[in-house]
Amino acid sequence: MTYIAKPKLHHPQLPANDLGYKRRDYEGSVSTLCAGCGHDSISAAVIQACYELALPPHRIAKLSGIGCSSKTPDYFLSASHGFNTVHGRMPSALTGANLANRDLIYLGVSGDGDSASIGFGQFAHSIRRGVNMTYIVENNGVYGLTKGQFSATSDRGSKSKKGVVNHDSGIDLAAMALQLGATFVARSFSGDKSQLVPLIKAALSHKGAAFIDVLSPCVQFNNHTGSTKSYDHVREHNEAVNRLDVIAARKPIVADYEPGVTLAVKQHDGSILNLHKIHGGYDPSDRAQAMAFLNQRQLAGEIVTGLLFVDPEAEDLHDALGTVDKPLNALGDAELIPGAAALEKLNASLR
Ligand SMILES: Cc1ncc(C[n+]2csc(CCOP(=O)(O)OP(=O)(O)O)c2C)c(N)n1
Ligand code: SF4
Ligand SMILES: [Mg+2]
Repeated sequence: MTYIAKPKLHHPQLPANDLGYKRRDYEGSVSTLCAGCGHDSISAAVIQACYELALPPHRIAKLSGIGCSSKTPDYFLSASHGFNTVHGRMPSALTGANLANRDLIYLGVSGDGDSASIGFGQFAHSIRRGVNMTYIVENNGVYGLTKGQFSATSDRGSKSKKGVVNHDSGIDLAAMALQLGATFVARSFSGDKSQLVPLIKAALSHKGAAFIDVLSPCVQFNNHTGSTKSYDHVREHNEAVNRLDVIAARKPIVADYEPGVTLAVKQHDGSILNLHKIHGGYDPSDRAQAMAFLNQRQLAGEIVTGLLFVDPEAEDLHDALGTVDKPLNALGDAELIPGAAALEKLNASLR
């Protein structure tokens, strides 16, 4: 983490969003990551998305694990709640926080090591439980912080900086999220801001487990020839399934869209995703097709980016558990301590 704070002074003529906040109000400390690290571009996209959605910073809770990627919440949303957990444990800390206070907007930030290795089980269970969150993996195919060991998302046959060949199969986290029941699944590239910002906005507007796998080249350990997560490789093999923008219900936008088939997806909170499909027939509401398409393009050596799947009517963990609308941490003694008579009645029903 860094101790270098950004100057508080704002230019008075900087544009403000609907809440009167400027983009600077969504920033964090000065990044200490390597110059050119893809993770910094993702931080900039998070800042832009939250600014454009006019989210109140104090209503966001950002959680992460350990890694260069997991350091990034220090570099955005300094006015939000934050919790840097143990390596791979972000999902369970986020699940607990979400259960205690459903009124916050939860943003989980993780790395491929954090989520696909030590935290693989945590990732899986938070997704399958439908925790209402935006879960971003900043995927560089290495353990960046600990000097470039292969991670579980490194592709079989890719080479480390020292020339060692990876013989293990790589895990596709977007495919895993689809299989596990995530109700919003997308993939993007840190260097593609025009795709990434709308995807983050859409994920933040989605009710349920929203997962975004963001390929994010590590300029120190995974940007060499042979790496499938380098800038050059992704730019050459990127196949976008759709172009999209998010129209929040409270802020209608007229956007300049490219010609093509449009699919308007109404989300649970009323916001609309306007999808301009590059491939005729790609339908992001079809989970089975999304899984088949990912596999098919992967075999052809292509990286599919864009919104892969969304269920606009998704329910979340609170719906499944039937919790009260009021955040549990705001309940008083009267609601939390039902008394001896109620306890006796409950015990009797179990006898
Ligand atoms: C319990 C535990 N085991 C191992 C480590 C060492 N460690 C720190 S970060 C890291 C991997 C980070 O990789 P990733 O999540 O991909 O993040 P990146 O640095 O690549 O962004 C490891 C193994 C640790 N901090 N804690
Ligand atoms: S080591 Fe890699 S992942 Fe870590 S800050 Fe540097 S470029 Fe980014
Ligand atoms: Mg990594």
